[in-house]
Amino acid sequence: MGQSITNKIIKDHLSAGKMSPGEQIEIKVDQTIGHDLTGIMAGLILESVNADKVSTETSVFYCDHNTLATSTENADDHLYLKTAARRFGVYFSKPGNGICHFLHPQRFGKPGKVMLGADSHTPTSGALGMLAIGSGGLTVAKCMVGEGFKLATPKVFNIKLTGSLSPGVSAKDIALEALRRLTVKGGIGCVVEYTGDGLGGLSVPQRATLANMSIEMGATTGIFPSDQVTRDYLKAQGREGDWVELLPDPDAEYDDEIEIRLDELEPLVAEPHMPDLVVKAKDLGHVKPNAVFIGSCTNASYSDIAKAARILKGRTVHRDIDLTVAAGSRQVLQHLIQDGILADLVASGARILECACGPCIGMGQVPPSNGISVRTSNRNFKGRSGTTSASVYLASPETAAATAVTGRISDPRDVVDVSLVEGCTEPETYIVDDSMIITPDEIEDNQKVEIIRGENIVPLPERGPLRDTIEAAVVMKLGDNITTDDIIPAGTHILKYIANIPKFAEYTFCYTDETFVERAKELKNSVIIGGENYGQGSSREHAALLPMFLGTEVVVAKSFARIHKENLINYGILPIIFKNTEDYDRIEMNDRLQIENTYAQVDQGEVKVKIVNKEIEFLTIIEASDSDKEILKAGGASNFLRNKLAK
Ligand code: MIC
Ligand code: SF4
Repeated sequence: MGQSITNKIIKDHLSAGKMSPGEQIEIKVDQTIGHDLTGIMAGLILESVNADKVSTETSVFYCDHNTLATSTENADDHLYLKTAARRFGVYFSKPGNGICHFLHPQRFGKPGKVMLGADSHTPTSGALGMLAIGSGGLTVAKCMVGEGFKLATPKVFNIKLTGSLSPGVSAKDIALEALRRLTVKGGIGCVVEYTGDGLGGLSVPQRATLANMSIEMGATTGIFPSDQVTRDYLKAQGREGDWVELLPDPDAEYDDEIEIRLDELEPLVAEPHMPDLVVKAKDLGHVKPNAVFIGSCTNASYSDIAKAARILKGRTVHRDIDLTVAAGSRQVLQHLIQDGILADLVASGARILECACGPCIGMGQVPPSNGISVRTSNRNFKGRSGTTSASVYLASPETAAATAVTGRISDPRDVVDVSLVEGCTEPETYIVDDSMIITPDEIEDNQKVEIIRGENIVPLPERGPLRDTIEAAVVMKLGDNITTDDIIPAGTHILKYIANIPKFAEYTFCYTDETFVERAKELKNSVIIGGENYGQGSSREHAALLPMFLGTEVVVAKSFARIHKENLINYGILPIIFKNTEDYDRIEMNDRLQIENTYAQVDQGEVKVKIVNKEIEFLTIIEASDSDKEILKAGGASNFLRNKLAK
């Protein structure tokens, strides 16, 4: 049977296990990334386990999330990350250079490689034909010092793209159509591999939009072949030497497949508060936003912004709209300046932001109370923008620009002659200027490099081993699709405490239930009950670390999102799933749950839970590899890693 690209790369990197869907395997990691949220965590962990120098081919820390620096915390964090990068032999990308998922394919990504990134949108680099998987900072730290990455062998889901996009319809609309059909759960356990004759017409940045949003479908990652389009892109970046061809075999078989006919697509929009609530842009004419944002790791390429600018050229932003634009990287911004596009944007009334995540994660441009914002980003979860009462709609740059002109959500084809945007393609040769990337020096004794810790950098809390008899009360019962943003929200006033756990913990579940922290502290030991797909969305490991800090020992859910389950294990919280999902209904807040002989039950893979006050029992399952079970019993991965490195 012919092989998919996914299976070719996995086979090439397999260090343990047998490749068969669902079977645990371990793969070698070539590259890693982290940033000024998650890279800080990786740095703290590497420090706490006395790591020396990283052993990957390339590891990079990017400063792109916490860049507002309205008080000392962000600057403290950046200084920490920069000095930690030097200490551990990691490239460091300065703030203002751009978003990690933009910069990595531009400057470091290579077809055929495996990359692990401490960010859920790491799959963006899959646009180059690399297997780029998102994870928590702790898992990434492990792989930076030579551990293999453990995962259940994914299924390979083929999204076949046929035909070509009509003018005014963009790669974002393909991603939204895939989400409409597959939902936020449709990709769980799968790598989404894109094939079909439609690929030839999609540039690497367009492919990146699709690879980026694979995570919104719950997929492990998304990947494209490395073909002539990839070669031309790497050549334009001055890196043709990094290109290798990587195509699926002509008779490659996939576990599942859908076809998206590009000619039939129309401009689409995801309605609040989930990226899969997708409708046609033209049906939302009644929605009048206050703000439009064009940017984020999904849609801030040169051609994305050039198309939006073409629509805005000679027009003014509607009086009721506040339009902000952020290029994905400094390279994109340099081209926009060179080609006069920035001037067109400014003339139309757009506000230009720095090259960073910005509004996508509530770092500035927080909407007004009950505000409506149209964004080209990838997530519209409630509260993520920084305003719980706000409504965020996700759209393409073309739809966003048309909306900025008319003041209501608009199909770009109804606003301008969209054939005008056809000429807005990627540059043939990019401006290459890596002066904002600090290359790690060759240092004889890395341990001697001083890591600068400002007041905001507080050592990580640790937890003792898992208890063999757990008795704890239900502190929270939640529904389906709870996001890590629900567990610990984004926003500048919250995320600035990323490296200060006691302060950060005060915000746990703050928008869902403001009494959570107080109750959890009072209970000391607690259990959280979740529905399906618990912990979807961002890789934010604090969604595990903070409940652990507040005493949560177990999460029982109907199912878990992959990255969050990994994080729970890494921080010593037992993630178990209901064997019979009806048992979910038998549990109420404040019930007292008991697990006896936890170690033996975890080893067996089936864990019996007693609801003490109701005198009933139910069965749960733990899906984890043997080594993950050891990590759990040890109380988390840092204990485990420390012991291993000491040897
Ligand atoms: C996000 O989009 O939510 C983030 C901020 O990029 C996160 C990273 C984090 O929360 O630390 C992600 O996607 O993983
Ligand atoms: Fe940054 Fe938003 Fe992308 Fe996360 S999703 S990396 S916050 S731009």
